[in-house]
Amino acid sequence: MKTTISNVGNYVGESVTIGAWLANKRSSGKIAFLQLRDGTGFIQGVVVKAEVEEDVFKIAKELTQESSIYVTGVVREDERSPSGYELTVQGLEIIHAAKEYPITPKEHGTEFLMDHRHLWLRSKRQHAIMKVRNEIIRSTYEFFNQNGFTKVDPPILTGSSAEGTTNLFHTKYFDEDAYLSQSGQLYMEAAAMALGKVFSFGPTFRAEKSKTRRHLIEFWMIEPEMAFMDHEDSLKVQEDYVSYVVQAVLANCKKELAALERDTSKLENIVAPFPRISYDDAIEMLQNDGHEISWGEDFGAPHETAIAEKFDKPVFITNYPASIKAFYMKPDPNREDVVLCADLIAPEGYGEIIGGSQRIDDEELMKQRYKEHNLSEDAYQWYLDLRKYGSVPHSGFGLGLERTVAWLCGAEHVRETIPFPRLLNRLYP
Ligand code: NSS
Repeated sequence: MKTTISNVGNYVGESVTIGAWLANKRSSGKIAFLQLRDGTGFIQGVVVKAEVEEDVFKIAKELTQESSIYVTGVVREDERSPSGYELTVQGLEIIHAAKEYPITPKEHGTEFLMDHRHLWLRSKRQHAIMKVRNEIIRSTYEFFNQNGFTKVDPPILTGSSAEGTTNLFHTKYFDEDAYLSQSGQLYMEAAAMALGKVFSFGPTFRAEKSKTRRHLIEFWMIEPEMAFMDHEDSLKVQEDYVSYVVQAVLANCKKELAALERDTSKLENIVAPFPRISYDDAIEMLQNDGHEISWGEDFGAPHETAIAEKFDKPVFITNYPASIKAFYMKPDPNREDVVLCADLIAPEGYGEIIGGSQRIDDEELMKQRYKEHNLSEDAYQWYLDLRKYGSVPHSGFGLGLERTVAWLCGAEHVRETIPFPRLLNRLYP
């Protein structure tokens, strides 16, 4: 019976054949232990010399790391094994004998691993991270579909910027200037006026010269946008959404979280509601703790970590100064110097995972912002139209996928959370 490692549990005591790669191997004169992987999981195959044909044991002894093979064997339950099963090997057929594999079971430096990212992805740790990433994406679609949102796809090639012009990727669009999307938000606002509640999921690009463990040049963002919803309504959606994703990962990625040695007790209580503090209070809190920061400055990673440490759930920091936030954010009606916005800071030092706000819905105020931010009325004419024809209160947010993967996996650096990271000095592989 041909099957996969993930399905061996259905064949205990039976003989199965699996297409696999040899991840690692230990052998003596009498027995060989093959660590096998097939993409669906990992399992140990045991080859006992006295119990197999001579050539089978010879193949097992000579098999090189990452060779591809068809393995035939009897499935046994094995409590000690992380997969719960073991294979007593009867037959081995080589598909392709791998040349000397560069990533050996010994320790390698990060740069070396990054240079071999196309191969590094095969490791147990990277496999687990990609599975968690997939579960976040899957549960995201599930959450928004269950809650009446429609998935809408904003363009990647754009003429106007959403998040300021300092980190735009410029390209030519035939004779015109174009930019790679920094955020689908402006288009999602148009979509919300057509479909009510919408969400997007796609790549976004920021030519950020910052080399930190939280910044990628190309990252994926989930951007919901909701008509007739104020900032408070949006915060509720955000905490429900993040709780849903965390609980889905806990329920459906047990093996992966174990492989990553993630302390899941820290994730179990991530359930809405989340605490909220105002920007004003956050500044005061930091100053009281001896940080050098004054009102009007943006938070750096150490500030975010210091604030997050005070809470055991993600924390919303609300109502930032208008001067350090994007042009489209709606001012607080009670206080013109701050805007109706929030960043959601993940616990355990993983930093900001969401940025969101209520959007300006008044045409005149938007025109004024265009002037203040030097935005051309031509390029943003269509965006102004949304304030001319049936403007409504509306809010939305963007969740950075890779930072969320890093948090849930307990990964130090976002470079491990995307299959092929684009970093300041890295375009290959
Ligand atoms: O710039 S954001 O704070 N907000 C926006 O782009 C809004 N237009 C979203 C919206 O309201 N629709 O980015 C949102 C999130 C942020 O919290 C991070 O989690 C993530 O996107 N982000 C990044 N992740 C990785 N690398 C980089 N460079 C990065 N920049 C933002």
